[in-house]
Amino acid sequence: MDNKYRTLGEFIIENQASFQYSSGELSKLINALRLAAKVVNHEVNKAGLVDIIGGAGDTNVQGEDQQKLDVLANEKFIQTLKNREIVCGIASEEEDDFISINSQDENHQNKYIVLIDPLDGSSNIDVNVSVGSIFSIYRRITPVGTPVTLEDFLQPGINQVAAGYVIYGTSTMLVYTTGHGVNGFTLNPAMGTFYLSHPDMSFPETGRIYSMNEGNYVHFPQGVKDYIKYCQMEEGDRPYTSRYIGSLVSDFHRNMIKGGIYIYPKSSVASNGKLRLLYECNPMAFLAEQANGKATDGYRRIMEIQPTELHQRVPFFCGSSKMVEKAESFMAKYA
Ligand code: P6P
Repeated sequence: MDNKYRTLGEFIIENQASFQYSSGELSKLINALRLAAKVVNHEVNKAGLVDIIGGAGDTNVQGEDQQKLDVLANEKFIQTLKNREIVCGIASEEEDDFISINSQDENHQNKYIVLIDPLDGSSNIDVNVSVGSIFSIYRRITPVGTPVTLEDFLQPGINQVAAGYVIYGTSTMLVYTTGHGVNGFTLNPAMGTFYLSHPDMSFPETGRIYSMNEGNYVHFPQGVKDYIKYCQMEEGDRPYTSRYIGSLVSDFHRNMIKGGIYIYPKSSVASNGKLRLLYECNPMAFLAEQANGKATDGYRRIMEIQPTELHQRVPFFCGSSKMVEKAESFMAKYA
């Protein structure tokens, strides 16, 4: 990577002043996530060589087989965030309950909490398909210096101060926002440095890629079935393209660059869909909106949904604004 590109470290410092709560803590937090991303990237890249893939024997709170790499990624993110002593709480897809940090130290002034999906799409690991890590950052709402409570984690997505993902693909990228647009950084593995390779990322207003698991077609709401038929029977022009990797981060990232929509709807077998509101849909929705895209549950803006449970699921329609609006128009017929 040509060093004419700014590094992530330089970018964080240059943009620290623009962040309204700029106290350096958020910069330290993003730096901690940068380190965790490099550590997990190293493990993901060698997974095929070391007997670390395949079930870890446990299942997570979602009832899904925990892949060893899920467990390891979870440990690395939590360990890195704890060691930096900059957060007061962590919630993770891989943890049944939230983790309170430094609550015994009445002097600590840490005000951020982080919610993570440490390795999303992990079923792709043992078939060497790209996976990702997702993070969402809030300021706590309970008094600083006291143990965090569930209330700190059940905040609507509009309260997020930052969100992002790491995509472990043909190259490893960290893509994040602090509410001032979306920027993508590519890792130069030889240097262990992230470089600003995709400044000001933005969803094209429309596109021709739709991403969903059409294997569930018979279980979909009629509005989604109608939208799929609309995509396949586009009058005049060539039909849309169906692209579904089975990794939210990967499908989202491709759609943000090329234009497209990702849909994981509710169905007769999953009454609220599959994706989790707090550490999948809200961070991806923040990124989508910051990249001029849109994210709803088919009817409501994702980031305005008031969470009620740590691991709650919501239907997810996310991507190019005109495509999401088109899908919503079909959903509205059956509201
Ligand atoms: P299905 C991965 O488990 C995930 O949460 C997303 O990354 C992905 O888009 C979706 O679930 C895949 O789910 O039911 O299509 O296999």
